[in-house]
Amino acid sequence: MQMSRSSAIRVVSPDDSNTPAPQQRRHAHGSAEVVAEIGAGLLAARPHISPKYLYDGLGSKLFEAICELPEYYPTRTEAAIFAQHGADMARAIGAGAVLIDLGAGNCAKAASLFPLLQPAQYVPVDISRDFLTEAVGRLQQRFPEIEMTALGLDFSNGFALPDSVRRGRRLFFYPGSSIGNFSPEQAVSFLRGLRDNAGADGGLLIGVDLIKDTAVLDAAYDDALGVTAAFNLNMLRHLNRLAGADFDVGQWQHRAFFNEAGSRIEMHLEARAALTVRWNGGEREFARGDRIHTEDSYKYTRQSFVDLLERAGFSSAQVWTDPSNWFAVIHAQATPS
Ligand code: AVJ
Repeated sequence: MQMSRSSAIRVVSPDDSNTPAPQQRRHAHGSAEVVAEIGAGLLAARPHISPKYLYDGLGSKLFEAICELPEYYPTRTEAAIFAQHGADMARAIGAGAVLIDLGAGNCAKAASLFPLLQPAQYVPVDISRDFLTEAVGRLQQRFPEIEMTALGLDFSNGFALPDSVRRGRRLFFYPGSSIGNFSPEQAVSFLRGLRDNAGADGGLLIGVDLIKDTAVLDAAYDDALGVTAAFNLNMLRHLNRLAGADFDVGQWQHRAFFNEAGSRIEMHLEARAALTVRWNGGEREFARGDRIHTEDSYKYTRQSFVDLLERAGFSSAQVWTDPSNWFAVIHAQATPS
């Protein structure tokens, strides 16, 4: 029974289906392109590494732990907004949509909305295919009436949906303020790509973190237990495996602060002493206090994000927030062209 149901779930990968999923790949070396990307970032005038490298196996677990910290308000604030206003959102969206869940992970956020949204098809998208397949298998048993099509792909650089995704009214679901990792310009082009995939009657339901007191923001990214510090520093071990680098975690420290002019949290790793880092094909000296930029997390006002949505081709935005106005969930419709 269980077998026949899970085998009915389609798992689609854009490239070679023999490509190992990230879980199996975790301890292997990165491809030549990955090593080149990491090397170029380390050699740049302002050294930087993409935040995607925060998420190896341990990094994903540390992020889950961050979401439980008292200082990290986004996860629980967003959940409270869904609990409070979910019925309202469902009325705005309407039943029977094709729900495309970007960065679905364990699919829990979307699943909690199924009873209200009643989608016709559920399409979780995540870079980790194995993780998705497992989660969707369990979910299909709880919601046999919803067609489920898991997509194992990295959508951060844009994507085309395969034919297995129905042509019906498409709703992109992008919770958790993940959009904050893009600069506003990148966010506009990413969202415009969604709009083009959504079709004329498509829509977007997105979670956005709002500008607030700097002390609240700083604490959320530099918590008292040091979990976020561990999350940031763990990237160095991931880079050691991916690029054959020789980072000594003890020689680096976590830095996170709100850049008010840029309206973003910045995370960096700062050298505690003068040191040299070597990796496959390169090396660089760092002076004490030199930094590697590892993440941006952009914060918006309600209005600035609604403006950004307009530029990306979405209109009729409806905004739901918590009583403190710390976080927003926004539904918008594809602007007819
Ligand atoms: C997963 C990008 C939404 O920006 O708040 C949390 C990542 N980094 N703590 C965020 C993160 C440090 C998180 N996002």
